[in-house]
Amino acid sequence: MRDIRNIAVIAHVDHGKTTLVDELLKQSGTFGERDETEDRMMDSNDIEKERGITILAKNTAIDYKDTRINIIDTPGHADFGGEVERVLKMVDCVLLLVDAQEGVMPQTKFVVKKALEVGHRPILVVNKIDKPGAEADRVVDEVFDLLDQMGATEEQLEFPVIYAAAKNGISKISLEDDSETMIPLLDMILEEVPAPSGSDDNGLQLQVFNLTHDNFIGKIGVARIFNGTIKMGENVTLVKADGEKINGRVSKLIGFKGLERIDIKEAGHGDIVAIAGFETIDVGDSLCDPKNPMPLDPLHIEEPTLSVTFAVNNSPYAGTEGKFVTSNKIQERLDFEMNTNIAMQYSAKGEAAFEVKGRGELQITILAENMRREGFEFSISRPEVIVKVIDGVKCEPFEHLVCDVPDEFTGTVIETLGKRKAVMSNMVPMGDGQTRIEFEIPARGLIGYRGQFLTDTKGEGVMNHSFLEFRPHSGSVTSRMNGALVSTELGEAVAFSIFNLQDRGIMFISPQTKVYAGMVIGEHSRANCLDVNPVKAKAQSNVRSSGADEAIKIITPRDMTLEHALEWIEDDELVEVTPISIRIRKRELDAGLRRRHDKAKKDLK
Ligand SMILES: Nc1nc2c(ncn2[C@@H]2O[C@H](COP(=O)(O)OP(=O)(O)OP(=O)(O)O)[C@@H](O)[C@H]2O)c(=O)[nH]1
Ligand SMILES: [Mg+2]
Repeated sequence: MRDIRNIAVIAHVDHGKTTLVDELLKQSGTFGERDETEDRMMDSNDIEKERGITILAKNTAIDYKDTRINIIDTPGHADFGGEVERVLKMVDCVLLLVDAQEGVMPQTKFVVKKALEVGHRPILVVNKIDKPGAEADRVVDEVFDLLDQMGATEEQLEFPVIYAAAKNGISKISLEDDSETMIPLLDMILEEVPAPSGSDDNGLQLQVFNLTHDNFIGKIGVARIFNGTIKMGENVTLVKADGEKINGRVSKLIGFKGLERIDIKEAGHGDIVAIAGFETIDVGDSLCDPKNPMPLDPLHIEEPTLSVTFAVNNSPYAGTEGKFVTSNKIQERLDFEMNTNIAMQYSAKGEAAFEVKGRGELQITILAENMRREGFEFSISRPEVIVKVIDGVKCEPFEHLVCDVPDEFTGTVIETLGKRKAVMSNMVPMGDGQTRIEFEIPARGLIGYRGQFLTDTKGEGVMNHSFLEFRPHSGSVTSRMNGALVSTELGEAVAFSIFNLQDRGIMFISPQTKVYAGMVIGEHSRANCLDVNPVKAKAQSNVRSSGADEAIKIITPRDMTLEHALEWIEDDELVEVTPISIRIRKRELDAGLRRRHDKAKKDLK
């Protein structure tokens, strides 16, 4: 069998992982003569392309100097950290990318911690050296300090370093080198990445780290072979995480080359392949030699930190916009999701509702966005953090938060975050009038903060966070400061009413938007909620005042995307999601009942 190297590319969001993998694919000639390549080919699903982020870990393979290099591209966004964790055990080394200007960021710390836990010695790729603000040497020092702080061994601290401008397809061992290609990086991979351990002569041991689905062949497990060989048509034993053993036959064996998948007959230890034939196959499962099944340790996946409720839509417009609206359909879809997305979980919650747990708001939003594109209609509740009891103490998830803000806004940011129970851990000037402030904050305090942060920094701030650990519960945090403007009527909003209401706050709707009683149509400028009538037309008068209507100036409404809406709502509100609309509503649509609830709540206090 030929030589193999297995690597994963890890980094903070946007530091250039997918671009780098692209270049490696292009330059290793994996595409032959074809020129029809687009940017970031590995980001293959719609939402990945639209948002320019990687959501799912994906593997590819290139052949270089007679060696097969299997590469797993991972997502950098904190919400998809679970994807990174499980692929780390499947590779023998990681390419740690760090942006030469931004330096070490929260998710850099997260992925480095995970990589060190698995025992990897990373190859540091200082990427984007073409940026005018690049400071490659500073970044190397930062990474060294980070590894040192995290208890890296002497050997791990002697990590190899390479400089790159992935976008331009360049890599170099030393900043002064002239290089126009990725060859220095490819050579470094051959040299520095350990060859896979194990042997073809041992019994089969293979572990699944990813799942895909094919309408014709069913569930497919993507797996690394740690020992032995596997052949098409062979009988093997599937060992589940709980120890259950199922015998079955490999009905399809698939190898990777570039973006293609090819049917193969056989593969040996060290390689990464996809296997069909086992309908119950799951991430973490092993496939073994039936004569002597020796499963690998199950994969540890960190638990979800956030939960929301997906429920059947029961607004007055329910069923008018979506194709799939019933509890059965929603459950089927959630089942399907959890089958391939192991970082998420769900459970039934009474009639017609499901508690969905994930790693963060973005992960949950993306599931909801996919569902609405497929024709689903449902409601979502405000995200809540998952509280865990550890040694008898109520604990909640904490996050590491980094804010880069223009100097003049540091005071405001620190003050607002203080109210949200954030503790500042570091503050450094970045030059250019920017300051980097780091905090440790309960995840609860971050819910709905992004909007506030953008307002506080006039849109110039950048914030990033990633999961730190569970810590004792930190008491109450402040939430939204403003009440809602709530419609009292069913019908179509009228320009005249909106015009009169816009002094009261920020509108979320425009003329002709369909509204209903109990629907939130804007943010009140004060703390209380206000019942308003957006469908009231101007009283007809006999005197025609010509041109009066043109005098009505409607301010552009705030665009409440699914993400904004989820961040914005309070516990007594819901987001109504349909293929056509995103609406915010009160849980209780009846104004009288709402008042009674509020009063009862106040009396309790
Ligand atoms: N200036 C510069 N920009 C780069 C370089 N490499 C990548 N970029 C840009 O950085 C942005 C993010 O690149 P991606 O490859 O999507 O980053 P990623 O790490 O895969 O991002 P996630 O998967 O979302 O974590 C894109 O706009 C790239 O064009 C580089 O070497 N120099
Ligand atoms: Mg990517």
